[in-house]
Amino acid sequence: MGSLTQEQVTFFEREGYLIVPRIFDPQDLEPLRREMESIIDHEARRLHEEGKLTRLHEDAPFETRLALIYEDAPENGLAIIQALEGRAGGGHKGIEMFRVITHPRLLAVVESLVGPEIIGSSVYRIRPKLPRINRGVVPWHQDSGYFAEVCDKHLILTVWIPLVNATIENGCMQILPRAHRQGVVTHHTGGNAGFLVIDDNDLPGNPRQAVVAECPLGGAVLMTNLTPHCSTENNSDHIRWSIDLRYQGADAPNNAGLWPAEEIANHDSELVQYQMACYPPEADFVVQSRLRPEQVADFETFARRRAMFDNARFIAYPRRGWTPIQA
Ligand SMILES: O=C(O)CCC(=O)C(=O)O
Repeated sequence: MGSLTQEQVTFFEREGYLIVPRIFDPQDLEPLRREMESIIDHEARRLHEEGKLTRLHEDAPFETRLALIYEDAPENGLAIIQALEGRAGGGHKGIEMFRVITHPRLLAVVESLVGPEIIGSSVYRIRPKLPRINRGVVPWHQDSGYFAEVCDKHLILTVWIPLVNATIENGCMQILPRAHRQGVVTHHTGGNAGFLVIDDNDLPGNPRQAVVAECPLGGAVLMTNLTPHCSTENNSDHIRWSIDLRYQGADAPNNAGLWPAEEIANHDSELVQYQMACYPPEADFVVQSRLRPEQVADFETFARRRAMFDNARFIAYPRRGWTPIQA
């Protein structure tokens, strides 16, 4: 089952990560790049019409246009980034995003690690990391630092997919190998750009031995939810575009069957179900099932679920109680 070799699976289980240099033909990712380009263009023209943006930079390629707009006026760049990232970071729910999330070659890789019944985790993110701008620098963390404790013992697989070649120069991922078997370590709030952060003293390994996870366009970096990782500044002349997708087996807690009432807090039984998911504020969805193929989400279902969770007035889910980082 699945497309990884036994050797690759063993490496992933031992090291807590795996770089697969070729999953997609780079051409497979072109429609998603174009979909994002059209959002940038649409937002730039809107800001232009509102008199906020003077230069559209319409001839600049995907790799630089947003950075040029940001250089002219950071507030315009940030407005466009917000349109791409959405409320929580995974706001973009276009058809090409869905096609990448459910791409058969990608799902075959995922199946090798989580099994054939696959849930698309509610948490997926779009990251335009602009050159020399601190907001894209992500401090050391484990993804489980963000998730509900009920999911600590389950594999939630991160599939980090660059939309340009990811290099040390443009701020690729850095990973602490063999450090994913010690549970969730202490995180703190208030890391760079509002991210969670693990203090260097609490890191389960030596950051000087971090793996620099360079990855070509068409490849992906796979990690567990307990693998400590970070990413550094982009010192190149172009944007380090990437998406990070997450998947879990259907036996891991999820909200894929839950259609929230407008205000879920009013319904106790729904609230309990809602809080059982690994990251309750966003919608999980079934991406592959041999046992219940009728439950696999098509694009309309995916987009409707994402929008419904975006608009539901949820009460806060139980956070992990991390304290602020000491200055
Ligand atoms: O893309 C990055 O720079 C960081 C991504 C990350 O931390 C993640 O996927 O969990």
